[in-house]
Amino acid sequence: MKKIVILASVSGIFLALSLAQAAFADNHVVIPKTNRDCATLDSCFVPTIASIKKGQTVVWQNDDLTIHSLVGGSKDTGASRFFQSGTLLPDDTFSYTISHSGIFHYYCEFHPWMKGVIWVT
Ligand SMILES: [Cu+2]
Repeated sequence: MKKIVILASVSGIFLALSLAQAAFADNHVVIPKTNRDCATLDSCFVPTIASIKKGQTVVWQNDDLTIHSLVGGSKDTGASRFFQSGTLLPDDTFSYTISHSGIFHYYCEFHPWMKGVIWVT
């Protein structure tokens, strides 16, 4: 009986940790080491779709070995440039606070196949 109680509390801790990680991951977007396949694999930005609440700040972190530049909008419909990171060197971060709800697309100016979405509720 004791074993069951211990197992239950351990899995409860893991659940709490994963929920905390999910909440953290959403407004923390990583640009991993990329290659052209990331567009096919939907992994140029992790997460590809980050969901946040109005007024929250999204932080992008360039974990890649090359430069990137984030621009609001989409390559297909044109850059709205509602935000613009400028050049992000490896290890650089960029943060942006979105104060209204909506679905905001962005992409990398240097690598337009890299696309992401911020979903603000
Ligand atoms: Cu890029």
